[in-house]
Amino acid sequence: MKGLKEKLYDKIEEHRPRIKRLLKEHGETVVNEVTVQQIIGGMRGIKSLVSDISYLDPFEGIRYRGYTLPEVFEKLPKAQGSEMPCVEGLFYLLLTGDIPTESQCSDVIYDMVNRRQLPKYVYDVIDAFPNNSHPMAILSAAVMSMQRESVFNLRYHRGMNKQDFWDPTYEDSINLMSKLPVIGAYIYNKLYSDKGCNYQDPTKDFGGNFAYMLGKEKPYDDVSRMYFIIHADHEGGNVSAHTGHLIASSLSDVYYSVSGMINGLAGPLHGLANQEVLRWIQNLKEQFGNRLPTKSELQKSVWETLNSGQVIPGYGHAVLRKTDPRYTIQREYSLKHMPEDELFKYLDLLYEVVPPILQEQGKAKNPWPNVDAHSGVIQWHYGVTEYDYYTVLFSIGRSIGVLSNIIWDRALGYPIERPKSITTHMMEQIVGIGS
Ligand code: HAX
Repeated sequence: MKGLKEKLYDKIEEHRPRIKRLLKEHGETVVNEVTVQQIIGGMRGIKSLVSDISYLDPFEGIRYRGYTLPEVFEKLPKAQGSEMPCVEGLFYLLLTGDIPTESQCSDVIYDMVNRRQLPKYVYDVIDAFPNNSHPMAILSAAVMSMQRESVFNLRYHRGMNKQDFWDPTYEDSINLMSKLPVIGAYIYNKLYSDKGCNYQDPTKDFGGNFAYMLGKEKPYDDVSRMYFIIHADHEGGNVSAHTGHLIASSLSDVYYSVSGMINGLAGPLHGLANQEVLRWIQNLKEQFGNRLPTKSELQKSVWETLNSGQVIPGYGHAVLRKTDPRYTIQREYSLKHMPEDELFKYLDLLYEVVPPILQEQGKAKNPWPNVDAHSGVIQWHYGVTEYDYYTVLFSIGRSIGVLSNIIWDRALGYPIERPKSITTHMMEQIVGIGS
């Protein structure tokens, strides 16, 4: 049976002629036009990137390789004795488009276990950070410090055929992905915990080993698998995925790219929103003397947040126009495993209160909750109460999609990215303002 890399090679060979044909026969076909609003407004909705790893429909939500999230959770092989699938199986799916068998999934687990060992200097880099540093800054630096390990970089400088770029990129990607949970766990233990450990369990998969290193009992292993899977990809244009792709397009190796994507994810309008949600809910709780407020009390607080010029964290989205299915999956998990959780009850009340208020305010195009509205509450339930840390979990998950995209970018020879900017004066001339 072919391993993941051989299978990927076949898929790449099948796919290359499709891109060649599109370029050769339809290179001048117009896909969409661009408005002034889109140019000023963060390029919203302009179709100008290709990714076959995932696609985000505004009303349906994300599909990974054509599968909805419930389908992904149903079809991927499960970790032994667990409800949730193995992250390694997701990586197989994202790379090849095929659902792996149990044995194909086990092969990837075996390969990744053998690549988990962190070089000693990475621990030193992490240890050198003061304890009041943000964990995302530490994570980004730890990844960056490993750039010297890049196989792509080494082989590029020795001289390599363009057609082969994907191969060392694949090696770098699996090496880095295997190490990210180890880095994440070490950061957690350094900053917050004396219960976790710095030893790994080679019998455990990606999510299981992460939970083990954090010192968490079942079902936290499943929570980790669920988190890493739902955060893995959200098509190509979001800040983290796009940053990873953009950096890699100059043939910077994946250590540069993933460190950059982590920096993009660390903004409160993107991945850091999960930390902001918890901060906001904790403030509300304090305000209400630790009791669940009434609906009208909560409505008043939501309006106060909006009227003070702040956003409601965890609500709204640049593409989605309905409740994020990643939110729904976490809600279903919570209904099953932690229905009586106090913060979950807060969340449910917010779900009732916030959308009508955002609709009444009339600014946000999407009044519904996104993935970040829910993720912190589950972490809190299982004792990960240090909300600064939540975006590290997001980063580990997001790296799976970003790296899959970069491997394919290299396989299909996508060029260095270089959109065109124009000046305000030029835009005024285009629309006929002034001389
Ligand atoms: N609360 C208050 N106002 C909001 C809002 C919210 N949750 N969401 C959007 N708006 C406002 C915008 O700030 C904007 O106001 P101005 O016209 O005054 O600038 C207006 O509504 C229109 O914005 P939009 O077109 O609906 O949304 P954008 O595409 O510009 O931005 C964001 C999308 C996700 C950044 C936005 O909805 C937001 O700030 N949400 C809160 C932060 C958040 O949850 N971020 C995580 C998003 C998911 C993600 O990427 N996870 O990583």
